[in-house]
Amino acid sequence: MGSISNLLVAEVLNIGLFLNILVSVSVRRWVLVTIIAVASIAFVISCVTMALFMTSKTASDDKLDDHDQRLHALEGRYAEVTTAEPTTIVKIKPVDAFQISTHYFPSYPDGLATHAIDGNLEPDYFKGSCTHTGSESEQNPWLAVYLGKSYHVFMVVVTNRGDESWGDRSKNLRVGVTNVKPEVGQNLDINSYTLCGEKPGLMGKIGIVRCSEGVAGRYVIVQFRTTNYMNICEIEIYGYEE
Ligand SMILES: [Ca+2]
Repeated sequence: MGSISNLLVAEVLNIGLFLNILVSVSVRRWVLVTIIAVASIAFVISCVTMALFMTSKTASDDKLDDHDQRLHALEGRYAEVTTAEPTTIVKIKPVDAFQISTHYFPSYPDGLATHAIDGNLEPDYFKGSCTHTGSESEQNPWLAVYLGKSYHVFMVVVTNRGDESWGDRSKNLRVGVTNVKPEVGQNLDINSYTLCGEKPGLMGKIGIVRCSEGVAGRYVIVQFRTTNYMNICEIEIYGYEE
């Protein structure tokens, strides 16, 4: 009996040990599974958060970079631009240009008004990308750029003729906007359009004029308050659609 009792006791102890081990393993497994699950969820949340952060940062950085680069380019090319402006401002592609009169030369490039909007900043007249009015006796010569539709004009940059000293003809720059088409041959009244600004004296290599907020129209007028030939090698216009 004693041996049977001992066997039963031993068996009970073995079963208890087995159950204890089983429970212990089970508990450890659940703990392990729980830890892995929590860690996985935390990892996924971290990845999603990081991805959202990176996406936001990249988009923001791209916008800032683009904005800063454009401003930097404007500041480098157009020194008077110092303040940030809405990103909607674009360089307007003009449709046409015409002027008070045009000089046609037998052996030089003609002084077509469209040379002011051909996208070429070349300041040497003889390279064929500048304008030339027809008479040095014309008072307040002008050139009009047709934008095709009405734009809010933000800034106008006029590139002067640069060969020899012919750029000295360009003085007392006036830039304005209007919806009334000037006629070729017309002596344009300097007060017949909405003035954006002036640059008194010699224009120098470039003339930069900013328009007030809200100034809009289909035509940009560039005029010199002087009596002389008018030579312009490029007119760049920045703004946004009305
Ligand atoms: Ca040009």
